[in-house]
Amino acid sequence: MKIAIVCYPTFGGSGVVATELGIALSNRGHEIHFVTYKQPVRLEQLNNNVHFHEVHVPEYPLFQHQPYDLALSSKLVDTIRMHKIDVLHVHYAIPHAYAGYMAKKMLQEEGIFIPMITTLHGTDITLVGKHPFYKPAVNFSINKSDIVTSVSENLKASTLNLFNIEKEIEVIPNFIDKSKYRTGFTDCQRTLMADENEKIITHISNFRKVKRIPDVIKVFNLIQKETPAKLLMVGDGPERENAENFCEELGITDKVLFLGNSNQIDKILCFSDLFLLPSKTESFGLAALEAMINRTPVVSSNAGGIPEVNIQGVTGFLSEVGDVEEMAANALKILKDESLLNAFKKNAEENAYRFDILKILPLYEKVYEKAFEYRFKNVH
Ligand code: GMT
Repeated sequence: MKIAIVCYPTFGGSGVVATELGIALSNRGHEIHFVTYKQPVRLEQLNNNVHFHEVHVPEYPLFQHQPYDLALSSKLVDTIRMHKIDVLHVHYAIPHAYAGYMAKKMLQEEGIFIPMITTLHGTDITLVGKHPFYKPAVNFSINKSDIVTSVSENLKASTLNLFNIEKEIEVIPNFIDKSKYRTGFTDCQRTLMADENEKIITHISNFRKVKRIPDVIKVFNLIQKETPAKLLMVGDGPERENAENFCEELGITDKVLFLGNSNQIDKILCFSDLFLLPSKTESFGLAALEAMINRTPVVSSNAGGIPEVNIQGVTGFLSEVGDVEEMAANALKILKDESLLNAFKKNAEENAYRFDILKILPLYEKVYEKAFEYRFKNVH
């Protein structure tokens, strides 16, 4: 099948999922066309089955804001027409579903029917999408999608609760490719990051407010008072500077490494003992799943879809948002008992297999087939 995928090309979870999905589909013989403003960060190699179409938005002095959705919908029209695309899959509703729908209507004028699948990822619903400035357009474009999927049961429930949705929402969880982990490299050099006796705690995110970065540092501060430890902060974003200042205030700068964005998080997670994810909300928590497949237990908040991934007392622990004392106590429970830590590491890895790509990919393929049938019925 020829599939056009629209996504954000950045380190955010939705872009990562879209890119990994496209690559996996291409390995199964599908022809994938990524349409976005920059080559997606996890898209390392283009080939016969993986194409990238860059959306350019020309600067014009009249515009205070350049109209990306307009440029995207035009690019979609051209790409779909030229490459005879069968199915359009947009990740993240804003503005992708909206632009996708416009492309669909323009193509319809030419007698081309393109079915559109919209995958909801979280902040497009729970944070940005529900804002009154966006809500009517988001509601409209979800209802106008041929098929809607969401990455967790919790996100499906939030969408139905916050919007006026007439469409069925199918839950297809995020995934990891277990064959990719700990096969590509053997140099898990723990000593590069910490002393022999120190435990390694990791946090990975885009450092936005929703991640509650100060809580990560507070939890770590309590941990390091009880046991020797290092904190690896991976990623970048608006809260990073405050976070670095906070570490200075607490006098723990020598114990916290801010590593910036990384494309090789498995090389960092391979020597991590614990992953912290105290987010205010999280539709799924792909970062937690990536930690788990790398044998890293998770101490997280009990928010959004996280409990669908992190299992209380099995793969880690979950606490109320902001309860840093309990998070630190739970972390210490595992970190100070080597055999418990090893049991949690094993559980984390085993539970991550629930989301192996081999289980999830066929669910997307089924959705594409269903969407493709709409094309013949020309139901919209
Ligand atoms: O977490 C972020 O800020 C990035 C965001 C995104 O849209 O890229 O991630 C969302 O989508 C991921 C992939 O489906 C989910 O795993 C994240 O939980 C979700 N983030 C939030 O809901 C805050």
